[in-house]
Amino acid sequence: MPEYQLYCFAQSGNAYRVALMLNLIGADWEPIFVDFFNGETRTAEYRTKVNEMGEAPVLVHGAKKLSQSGVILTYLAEHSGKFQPRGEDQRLEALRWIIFDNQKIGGSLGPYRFLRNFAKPSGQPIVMEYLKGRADAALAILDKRLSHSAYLLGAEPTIADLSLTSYLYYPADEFGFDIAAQHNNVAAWLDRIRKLSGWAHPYDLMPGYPLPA
Ligand SMILES: N[C@@H](CCC(=O)N[C@@H](CS)C(=O)NCC(=O)O)C(=O)O
Repeated sequence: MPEYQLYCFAQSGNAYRVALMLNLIGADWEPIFVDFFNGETRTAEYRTKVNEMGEAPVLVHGAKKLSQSGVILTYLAEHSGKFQPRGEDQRLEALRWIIFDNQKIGGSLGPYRFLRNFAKPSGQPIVMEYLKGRADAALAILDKRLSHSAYLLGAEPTIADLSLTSYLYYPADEFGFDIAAQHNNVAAWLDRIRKLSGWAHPYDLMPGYPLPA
């Protein structure tokens, strides 16, 4: 059996952060498909056996079972020594960006894309406008930050960068706007990460794409 198991599904930017990290560090891992769109994370069984929070991703490493992508990325960085922030200042800075991402970038783009593509009925215009406004404002902050350095914390990529990729490689037509085209520094940074050995697109890395018609 592979060393790591990751509960995930292809459309999940939250899970992509972790799947990408596992691939980039060359970990021996396998995905366990979460049937999110048929309600698996809402079942009592999932909440009892996999994650009481009712979310993916969940990483299993031997006896350890971890959720929250930021926690998982931290764990993998500490265990592999890769993509690890160095020293207290960098560690706190990485955490600051991971929380910003979870709340403001993934936290807006994720529901926006879900309500636009997958929810039935799809999102009400006022909700979509609100989420897009939040995402645009947060992406502008990310773009400004990336005008100073190649990666968020400087010249080297860390888990903060991997966290921020969450929804940013999914196709522009799923959002109805092109994030990379609107944010030059984000586009260049995404290209740099795409060139790292082991990079793969979320739809190639995790199971469940395309969704059955
Ligand atoms: N902050 C969490 C977010 C995880 C999350 O919301 N995952 C989605 C799938 S993309 C989920 O399972 N949602 C279920 C729900 O909100 O009920 C993380 O980064 O791991």
